[in-house]
Amino acid sequence: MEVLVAHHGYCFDGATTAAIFTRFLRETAPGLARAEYSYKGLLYEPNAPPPGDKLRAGAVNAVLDYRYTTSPLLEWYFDHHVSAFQEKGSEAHFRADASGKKFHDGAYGSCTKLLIDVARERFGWTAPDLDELVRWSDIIDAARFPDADVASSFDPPAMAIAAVISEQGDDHLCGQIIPLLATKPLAAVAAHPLIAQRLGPIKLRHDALAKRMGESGEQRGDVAWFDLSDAPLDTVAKFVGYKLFPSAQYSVVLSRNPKRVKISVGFNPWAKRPRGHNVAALCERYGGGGHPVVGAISLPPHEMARARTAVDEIIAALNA
Ligand SMILES: [Mn+2]
Repeated sequence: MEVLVAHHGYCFDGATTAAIFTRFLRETAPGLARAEYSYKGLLYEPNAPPPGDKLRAGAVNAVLDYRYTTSPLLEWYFDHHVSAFQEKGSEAHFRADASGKKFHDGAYGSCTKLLIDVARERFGWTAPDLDELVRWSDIIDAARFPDADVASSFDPPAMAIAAVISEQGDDHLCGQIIPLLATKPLAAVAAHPLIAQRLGPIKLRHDALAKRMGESGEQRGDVAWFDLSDAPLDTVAKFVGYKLFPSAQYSVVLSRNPKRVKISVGFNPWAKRPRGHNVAALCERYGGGGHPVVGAISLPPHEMARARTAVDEIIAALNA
């Protein structure tokens, strides 16, 4: 029997949810202890096909930390994205499900925490050796860092692993990292050559990006705004903007790579005033999505003009 684990790619929460789900299924599902588990990353890309298209007949299929699908092939589902129900009729389909294997809760900061809570409460399954993994995934996915410096550090093992997954993750690499996350302490995973050998160049690119953001950034009202569209962006630095503009309530970053133009929108986790806007709802207006505090819009690479219009409108909306 094969188990196909389709997870949000390529981010720490998607990978850790896949790792814990693997343990959960191996240790609770009859006949799946020795099954072959394969991993497929699902991206929030422009015109991304419904995840049901990626599922395989004859396998046990799971979709984790990603949009719901009405596909009859879907057996297990866990997600916490408030934008999970984009496929037509999908929310009603989910509500009507009686399998007891499909779970969504938009109040969760990470899918990892949703999974571990559901596994304990509904299935009586626990894995205390994974506590550290759960704790870090919840910190990283919900941006619950004490400050922008910690948020930009690669020193904690989880942060090093998260950086490698988000910057160089693909199905081949995640297919090797996920089984490690499922069975080894974070420090051991971070010390593994898969992570350690990739981290040096990532740090260098991160420092270069921080410099570029310092040069191009400006604050418009409550919004720190970074136009990084002049050259392709090959790395991400989600929190550097708030290091540069600590008084900003929100940040907006325009970037591009050969595959897409991206607008990233976020609420400053260390803002002194409460959040007045739902970032996911704002991104949905332009076909994007995410969470109340962080979201993104991806457009085809030739739509830079439309992206710039959207950026102006989003900054105006966040200042309203
Ligand atoms: Mn997540």
